[in-house]
Amino acid sequence: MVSDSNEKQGSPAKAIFYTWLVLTAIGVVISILVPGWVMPKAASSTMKLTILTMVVFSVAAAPVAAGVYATALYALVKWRYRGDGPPPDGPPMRANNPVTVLWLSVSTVLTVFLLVWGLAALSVDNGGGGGKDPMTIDVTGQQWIWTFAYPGTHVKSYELYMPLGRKINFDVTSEDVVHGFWIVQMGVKINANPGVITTTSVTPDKVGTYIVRCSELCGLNHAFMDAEVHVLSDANFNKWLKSQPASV
Ligand SMILES: [Cu+2]
Repeated sequence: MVSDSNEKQGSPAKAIFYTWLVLTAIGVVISILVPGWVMPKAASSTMKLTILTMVVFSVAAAPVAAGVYATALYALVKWRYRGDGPPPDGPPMRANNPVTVLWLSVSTVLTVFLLVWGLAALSVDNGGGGGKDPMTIDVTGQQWIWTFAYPGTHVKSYELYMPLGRKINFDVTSEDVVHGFWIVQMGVKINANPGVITTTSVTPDKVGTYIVRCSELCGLNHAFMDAEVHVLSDANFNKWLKSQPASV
């Protein structure tokens, strides 16, 4: 009875292939649209590249995920077994040479592609966007505030000010426990560890107000450990720097 109805339903390979095609198309559309909706608006080339990488990797993964879902769906609907004993088994997959060759070559191509894309993206980003005239800002985390110091001046601030288009190198540390320095809209995140300086860089490419959040659970008020970020034109940044008192 079971094999009769299976024959009437047509070949599993064809049905799985068409389901795979539809699910791949849905996956590709979701991969292209969703990161744009859910990710913050990018304020650096690092963040733009991060979002693009999410889109490209999701598109590349869509056919693989669709293959798993299509096979699982077909199995759930057509290969259900309600007999008493163990269900009858088909031939093992490892004996199916075309499937083995296809699986190995597709995974190899995809893995090499991800590696090449990753290396290329790292070299394009050039350690923080490669803005001109680099400057350093010292970042200190402590329960539960951020303090920013601007070397060469005596200025310290609780909000982060950055000039547009310059590469900013952050020297990050902590006074107490481990915190996470994360500029949400710029794709930059690095741990702030007590007794150690960690570094990261970014080139802000849009004037505006953004946010730093702590990305490591650091105690009672961790959720409120954030700071405003202001990206100003070079002239306005210098004006702000000169208007500041010598220290906080
Ligand atoms: Cu925290």
